[in-house]
Amino acid sequence: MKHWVWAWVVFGAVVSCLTCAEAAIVINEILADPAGDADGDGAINALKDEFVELANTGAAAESLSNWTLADAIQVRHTFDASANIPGYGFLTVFGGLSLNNAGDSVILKDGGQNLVDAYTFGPEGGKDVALTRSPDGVGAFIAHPAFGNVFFSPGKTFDGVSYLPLPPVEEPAPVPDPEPAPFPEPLPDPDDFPGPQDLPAPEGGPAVPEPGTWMLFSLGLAPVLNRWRRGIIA
Ligand SMILES: [Ca+2]
Ligand SMILES: [Ca+2]
Ligand SMILES: [Ca+2]
Repeated sequence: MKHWVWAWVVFGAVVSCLTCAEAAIVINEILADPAGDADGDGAINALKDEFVELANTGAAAESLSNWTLADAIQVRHTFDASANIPGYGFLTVFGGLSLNNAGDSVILKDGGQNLVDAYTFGPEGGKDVALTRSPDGVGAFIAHPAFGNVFFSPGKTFDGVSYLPLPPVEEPAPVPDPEPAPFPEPLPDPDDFPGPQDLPAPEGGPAVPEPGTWMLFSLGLAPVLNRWRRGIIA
């Protein structure tokens, strides 16, 4: 492979890695048409209760220093140096976003003005409910489900949890059982060995005595037979 091809491969891998590193932050919820007190200041305001909620889908905290949020027209918010999202956490920007209820775009860029995430909505953004990813952090945008009597959830999942669900812990690969040690070959049965009684008599030689004869000698009858032969025993 030519050197310039390798150079493009390495360049592409570096760019891809950089993109992956910044893809942990996503636009998670948009409220363009507030019908409730989303920022909790005690009043419902069409501008101040608008919000964009960001979520960190990664485990590491992320600094948003100099990151920007824009609508379809211009940058509406620049994050200061202290802006930070903990791992699996949220950060919400209220007010000053000028989101059109009939349709608009939300564009998130990092401090180097690289695109991180963007979402464009239509008339569904003007129905008094927020638009939220489902599942939070990773899913497509849907109309925010009712949670209690509200249809928005700044700083929480749409069902009221302050952090994104943690990813499942990967089970370690099962360790295969070691091969069982082979059993030793069974010893042959002693009965299978030929005994003296099983051996054929050699050709022309004396016959092998029967086992009973050997037993008589072992019981001490041989001396008795000798005494009888010598006339000691009539
Ligand atoms: Ca609006
Ligand atoms: Ca409010
Ligand atoms: Ca939310």
